[in-house]
Amino acid sequence: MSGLILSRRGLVASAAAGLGGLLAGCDQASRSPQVLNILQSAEGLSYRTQRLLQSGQPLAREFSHSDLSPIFKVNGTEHPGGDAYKALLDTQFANWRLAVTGLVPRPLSLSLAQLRAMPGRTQITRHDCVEGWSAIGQWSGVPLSQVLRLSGLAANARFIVFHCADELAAGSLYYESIDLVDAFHPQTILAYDLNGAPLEVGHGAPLRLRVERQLGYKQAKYVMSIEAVDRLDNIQGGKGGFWEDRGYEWYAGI
Ligand SMILES: Nc1nc2c(c(=O)[nH]1)N[C@H]1C(S)=C(S)[C@@H](COP(=O)(O)O)O[C@H]1N2
Ligand SMILES: [Mo]
Repeated sequence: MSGLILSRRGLVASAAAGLGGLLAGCDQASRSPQVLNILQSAEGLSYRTQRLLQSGQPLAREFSHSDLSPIFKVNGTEHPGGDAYKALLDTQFANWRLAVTGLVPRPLSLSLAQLRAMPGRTQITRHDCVEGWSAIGQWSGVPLSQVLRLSGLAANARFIVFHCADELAAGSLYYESIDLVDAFHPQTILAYDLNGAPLEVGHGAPLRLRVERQLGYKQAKYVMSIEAVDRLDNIQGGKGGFWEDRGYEWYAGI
């Protein structure tokens, strides 16, 4: 995995180049003391986080096109309610932004076009729901690690929380969380396509998490913001996720 170290600056540079206004004029900007500082501080990732990047976690099994399920069931929320989501959907998410907040040195607000311009990853994997069904689908998206390299992470960040647009129970927005090992796992992506087409509303449009070594309820749909935190006990029910607050395991390993 040493290639990761060698290519880290290149990855950040190419990601930033696709981000237009965020780090405009890459060549010139890269000579400014501020940007040099960011690059030289390894994009704000701590030693601990950089070691995680290289920790060689096992991959979930990947499948081939002939294994794709003819139908990928929709489960949980099928269509978020409320005017805010409807307004975003009406303009095909042109005004949607992914907020990256919390314990990050550089908070971000990323459009779908900016996310699609970043280096992406496509994987064919099996989704397993605790309710006893599974489906194989092809997911394309941006590795969460790419986004976190851009935002950086404070040294005390321990978890990434995904805040969703849908209220699955009255007053409770769906949310999920993972630790940094899963956040930097190469198959952990913020997916915008399923089977080569933009996510349909049922599957979490415009963006959903794929964290392939865990069960279905960890695969947060309708992700609106991601937040780096040092603890989970002060968020909603305190157990790190909508279903976790209702008794499910936080680490839902398959
Ligand atoms: N925001 C949100 N994410 C969610 C859910 C949900 O209801 N809301 N359901 C979860 C469960 S239990 C499963 S099995 C999968 C279903 O994803 P799918 O509808 O794309 O099959 O999404 C997960 N992520
Ligand atoms: Mo599920």
